[in-house]
Amino acid sequence: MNNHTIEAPRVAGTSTNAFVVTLTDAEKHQLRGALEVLLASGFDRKSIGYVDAVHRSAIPIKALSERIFYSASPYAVIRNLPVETLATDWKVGPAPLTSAVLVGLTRALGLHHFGYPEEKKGAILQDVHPIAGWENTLSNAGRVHFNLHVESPFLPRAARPEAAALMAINNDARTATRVAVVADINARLPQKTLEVLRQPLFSYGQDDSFEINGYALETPRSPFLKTIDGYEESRCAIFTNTHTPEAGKALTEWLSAAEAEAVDVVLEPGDMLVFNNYRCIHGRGAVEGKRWLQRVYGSRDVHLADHRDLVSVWRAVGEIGIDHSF
Ligand SMILES: O=C(O)CCC(=O)C(=O)O
Ligand SMILES: [Fe+2]
Repeated sequence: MNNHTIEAPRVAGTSTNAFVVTLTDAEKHQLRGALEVLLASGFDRKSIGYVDAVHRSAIPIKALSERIFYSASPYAVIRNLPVETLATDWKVGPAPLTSAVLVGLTRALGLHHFGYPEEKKGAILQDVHPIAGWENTLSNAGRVHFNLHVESPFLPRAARPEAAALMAINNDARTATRVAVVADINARLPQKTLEVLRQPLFSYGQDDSFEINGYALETPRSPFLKTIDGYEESRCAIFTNTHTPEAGKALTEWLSAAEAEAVDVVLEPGDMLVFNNYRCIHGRGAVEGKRWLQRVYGSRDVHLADHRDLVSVWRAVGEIGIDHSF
């Protein structure tokens, strides 16, 4: 059964070695069948059945989890997963098959899902598509080019997702999702620049996707880069403030290296991108046409989440006993 292909990477940057797994049609049908039996009684995000179905499928979970948590290229693309077949006049709505694949695969990796009450109304399985009125926002509901970033960088690390997964249901627009590994970006830059980026000369504002009653959050001053558990991490935000001219210069250099390093992945229906959100940055090209992805976040440690699996922005910033310096 495990005769999936690991393709040669389609790489724009130099050093990143992308991990691409493509299921055969037979493997896809096998997983679809198993999930459809479970979905006959309706979608339940907490059902362990989807996780079991993924474990019994051809998806190489162990290799994927090694990749996401313990490798130098902590992201992966899984292609040809079962996905809804849309009508020509489709609208965004429930997509239980996609949701079951997303939930099953990410939980099999050891991730516990969570959301934020202040983002997308607390949705944990999130629809990512252009929304009327949001076209020009720098958010995943926009249509304009969406710069490279990490998820929720304005929150302390303990409240940021360790990983995120995006699965395409439709991408008629053929918009690329972009991803780059922080360590690979750093490798393009002189030590002097990196040293500046490791100083607490930066602060971060909240993302456009968060609704916090008109308040504006700004973090304490914090480094832009940090080495944690031997891996390079970044707090790269859409709204990164720099507090000295040299910090501004170093950030500009880093962002330009990031643009050069980023790999473009056009997710086709049934394709999923999973990435380590501490160690990768991601973004998206402009969206010209129809497009619909589902997204889920997760961490292996979600001690800040409440009984609804939500991490409140206010709890995260008010929490004593976690590190607020990165
Ligand atoms: O739409 C995409 O491809 C990615 C957008 C994004 O940054 C996200 O949903 O987190
Ligand atoms: Fe994002």
